[in-house]
Amino acid sequence: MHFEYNENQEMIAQMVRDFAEKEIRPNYKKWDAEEHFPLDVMKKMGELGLLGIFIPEEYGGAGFGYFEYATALMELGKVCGGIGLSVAAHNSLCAGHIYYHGSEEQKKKYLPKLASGEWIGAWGLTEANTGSDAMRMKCTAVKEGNEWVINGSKNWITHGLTGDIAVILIRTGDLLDSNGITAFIIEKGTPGYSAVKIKEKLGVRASETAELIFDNVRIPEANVIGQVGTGFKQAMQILDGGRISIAALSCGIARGAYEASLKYAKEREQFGQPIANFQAIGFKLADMATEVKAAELLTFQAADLKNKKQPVTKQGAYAKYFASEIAVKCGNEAVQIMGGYGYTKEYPAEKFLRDSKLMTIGEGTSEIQKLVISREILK
Ligand code: COS
Repeated sequence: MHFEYNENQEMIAQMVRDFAEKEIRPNYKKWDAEEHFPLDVMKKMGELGLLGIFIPEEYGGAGFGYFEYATALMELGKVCGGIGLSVAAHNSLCAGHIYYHGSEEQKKKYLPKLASGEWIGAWGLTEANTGSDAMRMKCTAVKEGNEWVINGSKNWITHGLTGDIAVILIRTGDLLDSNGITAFIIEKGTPGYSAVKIKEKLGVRASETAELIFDNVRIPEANVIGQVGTGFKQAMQILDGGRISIAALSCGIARGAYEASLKYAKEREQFGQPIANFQAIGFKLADMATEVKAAELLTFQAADLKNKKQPVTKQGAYAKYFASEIAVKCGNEAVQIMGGYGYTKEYPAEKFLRDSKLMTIGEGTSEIQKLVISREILK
């Protein structure tokens, strides 16, 4: 076990910090206000290797592991949760699904484009009426000759509109059959495939979210990922890893809120002295510092298991559950410490709070994490 950053993590942390200060911090308020997804910034992150962090170099990726991936997301979360969410969804859901479950041909065809940022990736499991209960999905694919014909819709899909490809999970068998769902790759521009942007989100507003619509969309057999009927289990494994990325992003948001609070508490004077001198504030800062550290340790423990190719279902859920709840708590405390200023957009606290809330919902709610953990410990 080691608790210090390795050399690669130091390098990634510094690189992402520099990039975020130059490209993200000056603009994040505007993107947040306008719900603008900055595609040009995504492309630049592709050039830096941030869109294929754990994809091996032979497929055009940076060839790092989950320590480096988590570190990058932590740094992004400190500045903008929306941009962090886009990087997480692109890497661990779309590119990750093709890397872990795709054929050699699919990996060679899609991963270099995704890793370089030439193409942006989306991933679709959720539907309007099937979120936590993913198994009950209604969207269907029916085989006709050498093609699959897809009908239905997917909801809450990151990069649904801008994404050049999406990995989608579709019913190919009976309702509630865990072997009745298949993963497909669908390319933008396929006839019958369209998307509608979802607006007016509470937070992560720089990350694009959309509804995908499939109206008799025809997909070649070559775009099936793995065996027909194995999609649900593939998706569960992808979410196991994806939850580490949401945990990492949550740690970043929580640390960002903590650091902003610390700075404010040292500068803001009341009753003739900095408010950091009062125990009421000092104890809040102590709780935040302790809990952020604990969340980071849980996240790196899950990342370590992922690097070792060991099961991460339980540790990923531990990390995601704890870190996301801590992010909300730290966002909330940051607003409280900053008082009236924290309640305005002039200070970053309210955005940390708004961005953090999605962390307890996306890639499985906190309640789903508790369900996963309880099932694992009761096995
Ligand atoms: N890895 C591999 N396989 C898994 C798995 C995992 N982590 N979790 C479940 N499976 C397998 C089970 O072993 C089972 O296989 P068999 O039918 O062969 O026995 C199958 O998948 C079905 O599992 P289960 O019966 O547990 O399915 P449920 O419908 O009860 O659902 C939960 C389980 C609730 C955990 C799942 O639906 C889930 O994670 N929901 C949340 C989805 C989510 O996070 N959505 C947000 C996406 S936003 S990007």
